[in-house]
Amino acid sequence: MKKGITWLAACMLILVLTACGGAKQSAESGSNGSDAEVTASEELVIKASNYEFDQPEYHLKKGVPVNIVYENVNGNHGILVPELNLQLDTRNSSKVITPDKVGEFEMSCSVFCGSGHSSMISKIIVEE
Ligand SMILES: [Cu+2]
Repeated sequence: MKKGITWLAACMLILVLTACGGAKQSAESGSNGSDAEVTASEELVIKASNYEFDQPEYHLKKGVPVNIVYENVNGNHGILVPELNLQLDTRNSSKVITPDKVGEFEMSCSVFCGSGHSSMISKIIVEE
């Protein structure tokens, strides 16, 4: 238990120090997000394992609120999509977002999880 927490803390420190591949991040863990009040009828589940996401791309609709749910299959991962202001992991595993622009946005792993970390790349595609 204690070892697990130390490992997690080390991971987070590494993540902050390296900024995970130069991605802009606005990690505000612990702060009271005020944008959690939107309700979504759509849901998208994104699963991560060692060392890949369950799909090469995920499709969303512009202007449609969707509850993004992160599921950790094995290992310790997370998702980070800076352009959609989306960052989820095992401790903060769902968020409602409403994509307001069409495009392809790169999704990476938000936790420095080991040798396969840099290959954990997928795409979120927002369509009209
Ligand atoms: Cu990972």
